[in-house]
Amino acid sequence: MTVLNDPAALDSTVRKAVADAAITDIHTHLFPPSHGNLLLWNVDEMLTYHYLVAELFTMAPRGLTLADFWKMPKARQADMVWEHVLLRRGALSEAARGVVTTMSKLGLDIAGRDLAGIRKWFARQKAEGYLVKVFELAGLNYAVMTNNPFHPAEVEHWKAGRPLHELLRPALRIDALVSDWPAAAQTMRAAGCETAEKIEADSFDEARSFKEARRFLAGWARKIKPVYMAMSLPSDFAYPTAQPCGRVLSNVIIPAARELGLPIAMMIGVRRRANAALGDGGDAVGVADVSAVQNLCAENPDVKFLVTMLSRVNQHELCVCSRKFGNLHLFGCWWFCNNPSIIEEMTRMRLELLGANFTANHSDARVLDQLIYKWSHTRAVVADVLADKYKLLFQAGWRPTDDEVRRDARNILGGAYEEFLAK
Ligand code: FIX
Ligand code: ZN
Repeated sequence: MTVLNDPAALDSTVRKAVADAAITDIHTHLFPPSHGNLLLWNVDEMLTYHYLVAELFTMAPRGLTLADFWKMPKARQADMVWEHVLLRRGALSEAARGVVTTMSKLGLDIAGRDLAGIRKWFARQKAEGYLVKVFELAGLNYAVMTNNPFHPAEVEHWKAGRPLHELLRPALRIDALVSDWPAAAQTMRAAGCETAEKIEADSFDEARSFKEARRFLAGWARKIKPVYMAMSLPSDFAYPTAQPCGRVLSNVIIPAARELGLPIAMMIGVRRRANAALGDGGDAVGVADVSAVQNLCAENPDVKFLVTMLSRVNQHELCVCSRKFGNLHLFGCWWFCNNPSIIEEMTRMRLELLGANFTANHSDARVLDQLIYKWSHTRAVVADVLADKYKLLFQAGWRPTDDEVRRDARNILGGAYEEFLAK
């Protein structure tokens, strides 16, 4: 342990601590290689990330329709993004820069714009070895997946008992229960649960259906051993509410969380299908009501909530809410907030209001390779913000040690999340 007595040593220690910290990525859409083509990776998957497809259609050549685009083979779709978003418009967006960062860090000739050569290199890689390489380059100790028991292709792999991977931990994704009860009830019936398609408040059918839904969740929790249950919620999400979503939360999800000892992760503020033809890229953002989070935390002090919100407008109120509840942990700069300018603002504000007791970011990677750029870009911003905060602290008269600096860097990159889960 060394006391950091001069500002230059403090600055370099902070930057090194952030660069070296092992990151826990607490929300991704990755899968183990054993789950076959559910695990997306390579340059064409990077180029056709839904963030980039949405950008392409703000600048697509006249006459190109989404219907035509979706009919193209993946490599042709990737060519379109390469040509229009990167070559003709300068690769200036965060997602486009991400492709450049990733290829550079893999040692590929992105400066020479050699897409054909890059594709040849990827064709020689094997998923298993590539996954380990990407985690090493990104500096992660592990990442949390999104495992959806309402998605038949995913269920197949779990039923077959395919092996997981030590770098990936499961999370049970349960959106269907709150966003589309009739479809969820059908899936649960097919799995042997007595869940009615229509649930009337306080009816016999509802009580039985909810009990059966809890049994369904318990079965999946036993099977996959998730670290939490997760759902995304729309910008008009309210709690409490007499709507089916509120009844399912109160009678299925919260009691199941309690019984199973699982935290509930909530990602709030999406406006689904603003332009449905864009697929995953067609969702937008809306300002949500933080009092729904406040009510859930206040009513259920014995349940843990991990929360992120999509609108920049909600971030300050959410930070204040987090100060009030020990059962609330804030995480990530979700989706449209995962840009350097907003990560910087959010990380500063969170440090100022919460100390190091939050999780600065999650990658939300859908394509394995994205871990490389998302974490490289986040580390750069977090290092600047933390160095600045330590500088101010030094000026105020505090003399931190190198161990304390490393502790704090790790805390906002996964340590605080692990402590929250363990407490
Ligand atoms: O609901 C979610 O988990 C979202 O993160 C995704 O569905 C979204 O499409 C995404 O990829 C955001 O980064
Ligand atoms: Zn996600």
